[in-house]
Amino acid sequence: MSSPTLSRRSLLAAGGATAATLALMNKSFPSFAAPLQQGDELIPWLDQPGENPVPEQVTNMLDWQNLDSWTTPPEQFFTVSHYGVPEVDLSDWQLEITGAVDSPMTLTMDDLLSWPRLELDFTLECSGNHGFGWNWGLIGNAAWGGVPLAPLLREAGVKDDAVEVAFYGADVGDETIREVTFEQNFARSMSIEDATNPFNMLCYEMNGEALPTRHGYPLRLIAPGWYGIGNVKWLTKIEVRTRRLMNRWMARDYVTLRQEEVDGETVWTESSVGKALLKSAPARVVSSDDGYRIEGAAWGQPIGSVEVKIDDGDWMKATLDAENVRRFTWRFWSLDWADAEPGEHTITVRAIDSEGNIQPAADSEYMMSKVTYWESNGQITRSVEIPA
Ligand SMILES: Nc1nc2c(c(=O)[nH]1)N[C@H]1C(S)=C(S)[C@@H](COP(=O)(O)O)O[C@H]1N2
Ligand SMILES: [Mo]
Repeated sequence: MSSPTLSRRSLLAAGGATAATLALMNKSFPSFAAPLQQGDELIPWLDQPGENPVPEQVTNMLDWQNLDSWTTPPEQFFTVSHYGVPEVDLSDWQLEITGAVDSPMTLTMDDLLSWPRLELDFTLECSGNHGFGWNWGLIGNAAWGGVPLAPLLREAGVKDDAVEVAFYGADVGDETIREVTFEQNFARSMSIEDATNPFNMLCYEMNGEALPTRHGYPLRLIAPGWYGIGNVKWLTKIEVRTRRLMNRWMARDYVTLRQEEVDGETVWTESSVGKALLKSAPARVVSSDDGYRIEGAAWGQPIGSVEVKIDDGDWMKATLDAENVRRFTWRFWSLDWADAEPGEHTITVRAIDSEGNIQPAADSEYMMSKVTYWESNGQITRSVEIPA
């Protein structure tokens, strides 16, 4: 479903459009960073993702093997919608900012458009994305446009006894606690400090167009640096709270369960899925006139370098794409594999962040201590067969 485009005139009339934002608006989308060059041929992975078992909740996954644009094409930008996709009518939609604030606010889209505009590139990834079974492609990169959240919260006036900010979507589902079943809107919360991060955005545009319905039309939270779950779609209410929200999405689902050794004792810890972790993936192997090449992406934290290991060989430094470098996006990389020998090979990748932290091995103690599959940022290995 496409949604009506916000008129350019209403954006301009809003008065928030400076020369700089106009320049951003005029930017053309999408930008193609690493298309297959003429003569390149894809060598398909031997290990292919399984079939999506929840097509009513998860759609449009990224096709890694054909990854050729830094900005994800709309039809390959994944969606996760746990309570279905609500159709919101802009004429009776508004956003409430309520709870522990001095001046509660009710805002229409026109009101929001009168606030200064922010645009940023952010690679959104579901914390369930990894490479187990079927869920490989729950990641996408887009340019998001909207209103910074912090000034709105400042205008509403967060009270001193507030501890967090909760974001509610228009989508509802049934939840059950101790045999009581009740209707609940999708919601997630974050601390006041996290919520007032200057990059958080009430987002109404994706790649220069109105947010598509399935991505949260007319308004969603974009929280750069957070896993997908924190980026609440179809926003209707922002509630400043004095007590912590403990709903399914904060406290019962999207919970990372770990078994840790603390002072010689085994301790189980459960924590709510949070900020994005350092990660990378091989996208594909191609052959060209000059031999084979491995291409992929790294994301989650500022990327310092990327290394690739073939079979049990040494780590080799990949070349980072110099063109598309942003704080909150994936970074493309490639490695020439000149001496590829015919036969089966495994390819493992690891990202190293700008502070020297290394993405953990899939079989490291740290990854093995994790029981649930959320926030799995272990190194990914895939296999190919180089033809004779
Ligand atoms: N209102 C609402 N927001 C939501 C969700 C949802 O089910 N309802 N799913 C979350 C999850 S788990 C993810 S991974 C991202 C996915 O965003 P996308 O569908 O725009 O790719 O949205 C998040 N925001
Ligand atoms: Mo997710």
